[in-house]
Parts: sequence; structure tokens; C-alpha cells
Amino acid sequence: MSGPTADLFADDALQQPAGREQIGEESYVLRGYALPWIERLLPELRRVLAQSPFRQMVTPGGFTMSAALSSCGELGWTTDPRGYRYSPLDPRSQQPWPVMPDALRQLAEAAATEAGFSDFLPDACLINRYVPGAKMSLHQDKNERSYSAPVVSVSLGLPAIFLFGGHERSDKTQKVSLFHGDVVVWGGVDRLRFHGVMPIKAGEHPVMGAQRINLTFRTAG
Ligand code: MD3
Ligand code: FE
Repeated sequence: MSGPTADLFADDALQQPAGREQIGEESYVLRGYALPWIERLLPELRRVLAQSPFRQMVTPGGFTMSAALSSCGELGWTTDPRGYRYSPLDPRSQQPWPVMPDALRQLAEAAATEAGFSDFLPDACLINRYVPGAKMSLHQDKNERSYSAPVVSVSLGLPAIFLFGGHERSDKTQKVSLFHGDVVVWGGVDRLRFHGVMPIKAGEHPVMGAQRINLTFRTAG
């Protein structure tokens, strides 16, 4: 981290308990928070992906996204020529998205509470898969009905450099490295900040192989 934002939080960082880093006014990285859950989580994730496999989406502008996507929960995220939206059906199967597994929901709720957001009730879990070279360009998440709930993300597999910007696309970004098992909670005033992911570097993760999977839990409806 560098620049004015780093300076703002430098003192806080020194006073924080190990494993909880504040990266914004209402945003926290919980280092390794998901590690004790991984053995429960991975078989559930496999079941979800067997039912709704990863697919590469095409943006309304005609660009194929490099990260592949799936979802579970009452709502999933889709894109088509008409735009981006949350939908109760997987457009691939025309069936409801897989149910959000208990361990995933419990992990997200526990992490949100840890970051000061109790009563988080996620109804959507987006699952992004990055192979080396895949990235996510700077964007805001604006398709959720309300911005009062936080977003919780769980990083699995290869490391990523997360870019955390401001409220304008042109605002300076800070870089945050995210590793296997890290959980991030974004809420409140940080909820609409621009963010993205730098191209994933080549590598092989001992548990996840040559990929990064990111779960993001949201209250979308
Ligand atoms: C900060 N995914 O799916 S997770 C996304 O690593 C997305 O796959 C990235 O951005 C990934 O939309 C980053 C984190 C994330 C998600 C939503 C946010 C960070 C956020 C909303 C507001 C601020
Ligand atoms: Fe996002």
C-alpha cells in the first residue's frame, strides 16, 4: 500500500489484532479466516459447480470476460446483450441456481460479524474463476437492490493483487495482495468504491491447482 490512503490507515494497522487489516473506512481483510472451513467448503463448492458450471460471460459491450462465472443462492448474476442483472434462474439450465450451501453461508455471516456487520443475510454468492492471465477490470458493483449490506469475498487458490480505488474511476488505487483463505469484508462507505483484480500470475496452488476461485457473498434482492 502507498499514497495518501496508506498514510490514513498506517497507525490503525499497527494497533489491529493479527489477521485483521483495515483497508478502508469500513473494509477489512481477515487473513486466513477461511482456512479452518476449507475442508467443509470445497466439497460443497464442487457440488454447486457440477450443477451450474463456470461459464465465460459476454458483456453488453461485446467483450468476453476473462474470469469465468457461476453463482449459487436465490439469485445469480448474469449478463446478456440487454445488460447485467441478478436472476433467480441460471440461464444455461433455465433452472434455479444451486442452493447456497450452509458452510458457505455460515462462513460469510461469521466474517461479516467479525468486521462489524451483524445480521448479514446473503442471497447471492458469485463464484469467479481466474486462470493465469485472467483479470477483472476496474468496476463498481451496482446491481444489488440495496447498498446497506456489505460484500464478503473469500479467496481460494493462486494469489491475486486486488485493486481498491475510490468513488471515481480515475481515483488512485491501492493494491492489496489476497491469498488462499483470505476473507475480505467491504461495507458502508466503501461499498461503491471502484475495484478490480490484476492479471493472475502463472503458478500452481497445492490445493486448488493453476487457478484462483473467488466467492463473493451479497444481499442482492
Ligand atoms: C469492493 N470480484 O465479482 S472480490 C466481483 O476477486 C469482483 O473476483 C473480485 O469484483 C474478485 O464483482 C473482487 C471483491 C469485491 C466484490 C465487491 C465489492 C470487492 C468489492 C464491492 C464494493 C467494494
Ligand atoms: Fe466487483
